[in-house]
Amino acid sequence: MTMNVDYGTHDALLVVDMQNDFCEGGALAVAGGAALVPGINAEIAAARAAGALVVASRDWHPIDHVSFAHRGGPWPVHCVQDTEGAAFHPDLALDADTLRVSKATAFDTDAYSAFDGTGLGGYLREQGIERVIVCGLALDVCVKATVLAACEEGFQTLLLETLSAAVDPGAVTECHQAFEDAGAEVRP
Ligand code: VGL
Ligand code: ZN
Repeated sequence: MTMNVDYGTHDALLVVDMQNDFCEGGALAVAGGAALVPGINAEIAAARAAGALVVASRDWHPIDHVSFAHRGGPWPVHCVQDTEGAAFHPDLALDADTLRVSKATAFDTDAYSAFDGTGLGGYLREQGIERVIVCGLALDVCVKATVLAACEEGFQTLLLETLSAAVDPGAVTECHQAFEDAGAEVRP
């Protein structure tokens, strides 16, 4: 089953941070993370079949990243470059044509949005992309920041909320307000 998005060649499906550390058993596990994989794979297949671009972002921190607790940051050590925890979920159906975007790679800055410091916005515009369809983890952190940034970058933005999950489910109401204020469409 797919979300019935009418994908076309001016669309990019942006799969946010579907990495082992954000799934059950990972260092910063999001409840329900791994269960999203089959649905996201169906979207990837539908997007690909319609000639849409598929992009997968990943949180990709150096050892001793500023966001880690032992450096005074808010998070446990997670998504350290080249570790198993930072790898994409093994069942995620990425292929050779999927664009991989690594973010938050500098020691001294964190980046939640897939557009932050990656050049992704300019690249998508160059490719003629007009709409960005977002899913993945975590709804209240990197998905939220990515949706808001996509709106700010001038893309029509659609969030597939059933293909996302929050670190803090208590933060979801506030996320909805932010999405609405930014002009993003949320498909429940
Ligand atoms: C994320 C916490 C810390 C995310 C990344 O991808 O949502 N959350 N770093
Ligand atoms: Zn991180």
